[in-house]
Amino acid sequence: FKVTAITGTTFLIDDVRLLPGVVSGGETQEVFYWDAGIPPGADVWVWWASEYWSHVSPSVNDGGFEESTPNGTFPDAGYWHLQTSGGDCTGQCMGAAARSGTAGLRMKTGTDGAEYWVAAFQEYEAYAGDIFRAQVYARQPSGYGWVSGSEAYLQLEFQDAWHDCLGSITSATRVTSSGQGWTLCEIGDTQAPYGTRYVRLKLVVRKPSGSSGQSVCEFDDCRLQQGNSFNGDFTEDPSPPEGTKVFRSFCVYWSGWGIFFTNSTTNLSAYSNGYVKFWLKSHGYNKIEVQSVTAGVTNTACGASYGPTTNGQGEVVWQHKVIPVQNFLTDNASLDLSHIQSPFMITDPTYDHAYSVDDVKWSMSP
Ligand SMILES: [Ca+2]
Ligand SMILES: [Ca+2]
Repeated sequence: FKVTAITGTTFLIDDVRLLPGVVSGGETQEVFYWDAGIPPGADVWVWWASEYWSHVSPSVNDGGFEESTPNGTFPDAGYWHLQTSGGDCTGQCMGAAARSGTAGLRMKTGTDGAEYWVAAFQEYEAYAGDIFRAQVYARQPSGYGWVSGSEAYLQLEFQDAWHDCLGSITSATRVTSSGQGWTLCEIGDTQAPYGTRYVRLKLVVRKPSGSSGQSVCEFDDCRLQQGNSFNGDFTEDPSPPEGTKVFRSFCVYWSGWGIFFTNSTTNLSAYSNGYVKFWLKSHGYNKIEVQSVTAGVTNTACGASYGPTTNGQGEVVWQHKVIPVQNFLTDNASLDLSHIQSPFMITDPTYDHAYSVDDVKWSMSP
């Protein structure tokens, strides 16, 4: 696309498009996913298991505090870290703080007015678009200090690569009064913002700044879970194969997505001796399918399956994948290339991790 003007000319341009079916660089091709999006009349559909991956649970990574020694010191199993306003703020793993099992966490602010908050936290890798949820039980143990106006709650904080906070969310339900019994503090599905590299799970006790006296709260049965997520505009891949955006998915048990023509089909019969080409970066296992719909009859065909895209050093890297269209016809001879509803479907059937795709096209060149 090129515009040339001469001096004194006024002109306006709008809505310039490169349509599918073009010959680009000598290559006859139709592009179905790239930075410019997907073809008009198509949409991305997704499918996934209704499951969550537990980074932390009562039995995983010391979410129940049973992996640490219940001796009145900070949890020593290595998962929890202490963050405080200083001084005498503490966290103690102990049997008396257990809601279930044999241990829980007792957190205390200092008595000095400046020592007004204390937090125990765990931290995990996270990226823009990842979906997390969390919960913990908290109570105020009768007979122990509680400054009026204090709160105990659960917090999720998203941080960038330098551990600067990008945003946080706290549980709506919290401990706010002396003697309050075990209270479920929850944060529902929350999406990590642009720039995220870490998600931090925090158990917080806070009294009004400057007020003297100690506030004590106990926590147990903590969970941090990650769900299936899809981000078709992920702009933070360090080496995108085409442009700046890639399609990133986080898979729990199984998930997939595809490009579907929503009210029609497209005719790709000219590519019967061509190729389906795309870039893949995957920690897990993926199969590639296409689908035709002819007079209400759906035919799905698998063209290839792949393992993790690792290089010789075991690193997960981008790999260019090329599948002969004939592979799909070998898998299912009833596939009708003249009525393709989905020219690309990718499913991770077995594993839990991220996979990314870019630059999906059908082409006459391998
Ligand atoms: Ca416990
Ligand atoms: Ca791209």
